[in-house]
Amino acid sequence: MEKLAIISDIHGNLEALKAVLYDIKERGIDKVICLGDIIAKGTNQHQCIELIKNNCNVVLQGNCDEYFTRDIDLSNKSKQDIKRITWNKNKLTKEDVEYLRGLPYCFEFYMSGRLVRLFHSTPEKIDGYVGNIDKIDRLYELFLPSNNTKTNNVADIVIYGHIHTQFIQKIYNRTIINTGSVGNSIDVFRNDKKDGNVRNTTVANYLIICGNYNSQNINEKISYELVSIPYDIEKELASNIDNIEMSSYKEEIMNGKYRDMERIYQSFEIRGIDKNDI
Ligand SMILES: [Mn+2]
Repeated sequence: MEKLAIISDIHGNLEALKAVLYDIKERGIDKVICLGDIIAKGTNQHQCIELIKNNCNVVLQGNCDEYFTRDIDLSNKSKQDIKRITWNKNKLTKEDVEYLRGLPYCFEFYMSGRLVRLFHSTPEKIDGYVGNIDKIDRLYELFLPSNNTKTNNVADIVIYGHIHTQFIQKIYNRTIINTGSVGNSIDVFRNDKKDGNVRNTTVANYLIICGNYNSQNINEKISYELVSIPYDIEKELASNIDNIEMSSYKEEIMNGKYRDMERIYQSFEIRGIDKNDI
């Protein structure tokens, strides 16, 4: 039996990453896989890249890793966007940029007879969005192959990140797992009258999957564990004095509230969810 840790969406949060890597070491885990978005948002992006390089066996590319290492045309951007893009780009060394640009899209392996496919967001698009609120046909598309996948098989288990909220869901004898986010955990379903303790959200999240690695025998056991690790949020914030989006960053890592709820509400609308029902 092998134990694999799958981590994602660090977003420059060094304290959260250190806490997760410490926990992984303590549990004697065999292999660590990162699903991308190492950078953007937090100030300690370079340090996070170094830690990921030194501690992960496989690293995939996230949409932020792709976007902020691109040559972005700033001529049609707002002042605020230009400031944000420039700040994030300036956090990276030349070597960091090369490293992030070269990261692969997808990774696959068999575990206890199941084809496990990993990517940052969806098989089709690096910044696609499929969440636990989506309809079953959209969820099913996560299992399908694309030009970006390693093989043309339909996956048995899909593991992805990007939405920053952990969940496990079974459909059609297949399993979808979202690892959650190491450095930027959020919950977009919020209501002052219904909300529980925010510390259920503002933790560093990751996934452990345990089974026989590279085995094609389905008659073997497999298990999934969603892990939540508390970390020093105050220390992380104190290191971010230069952060040009400090108030949004603080709201996310202290209160688990996403910075751009208007965008989320639009996606609720597309999915037929009335925001007033939440
Ligand atoms: Mn992402």
